Amino acid sequence: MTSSQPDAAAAAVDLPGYAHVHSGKVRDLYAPLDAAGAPRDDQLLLVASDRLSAFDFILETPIPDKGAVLTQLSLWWFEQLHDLVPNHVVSTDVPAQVAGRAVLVRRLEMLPVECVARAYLTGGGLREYQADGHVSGVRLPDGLVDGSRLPEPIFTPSTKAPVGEHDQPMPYADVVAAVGERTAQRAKDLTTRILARGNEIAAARGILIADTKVEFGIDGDELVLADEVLTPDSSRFWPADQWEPGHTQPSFDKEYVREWLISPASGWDKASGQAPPPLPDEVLERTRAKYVEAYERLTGRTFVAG
Ligand code: PZK
Repeated sequence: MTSSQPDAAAAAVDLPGYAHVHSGKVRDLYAPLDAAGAPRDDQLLLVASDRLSAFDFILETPIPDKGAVLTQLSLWWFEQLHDLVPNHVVSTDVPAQVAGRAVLVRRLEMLPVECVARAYLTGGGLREYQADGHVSGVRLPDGLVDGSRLPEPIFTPSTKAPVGEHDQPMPYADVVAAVGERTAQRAKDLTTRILARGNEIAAARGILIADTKVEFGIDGDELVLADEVLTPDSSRFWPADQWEPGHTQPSFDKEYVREWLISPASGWDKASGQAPPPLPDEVLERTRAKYVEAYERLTGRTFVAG
């Protein structure tokens, strides 16, 4: 964890009737309190903040409505995926302070695995491929470059690293060892199908989903889709009309932020280890507009700010 980062827990709000449980980079978890004031063990409140991460920093400038846009997008995807996989959503009836950006969910026994699927080659998957032609044990065709579409989505699980550290690729055999053969196979099958379904839907709306990370939990006998799903925070969204394999693709949501941060205008040196400066209003507004655009293009709905 970089010392200049705000303490994630400090960013969580005080919600009467809920106990703060945990904070990630951009989201916070609470447990509803029962009549006796004790945390319930069967539900959680998942709250998406407006925080944005870029170059592994949480920027000090929040993006207005980002948390609500991503929460509404996840809820929409859960509906689109309903026939493939059950999900953890219980209710969107949440405290007014977090209305629109929080969801009450079933508390599950989470799998100790980040379930990642890749439909296009980039990032860590590209680096593995360049080393020996395999990604997560899967042999890929020769001649693929940054941004190439894969013949079909592949499952490339990773370990869950503590906040501030990077997830590491996890061999499929380790997934089997951790959760058993049957659950590992089901998680792999569901993760790749979620990305395939996501891309079928998104392609028609001019967005490519290069890869995605999903989380599953177990409730009794059932594997349940948890967390957020197919959002720009959990996935790489690319504008389809600019897709051109052979170089790094522009990010649908963070392009303006990244471009400004690395431009002389920001006065920031990525290599310095210093926290990035606050975003100018124009960059902030354009970035907010990209999140809203992704939501509106994918869902066909108009985003209405709370
Ligand atoms: C759960 N996270 C990740 C998300 C954070 C951390 N339905 C569930 N049941 C039990 N646990 C979780 C979930 C979900 N979703 C998710 N950690 C635990 C996470 C948001 C903020 F700080």
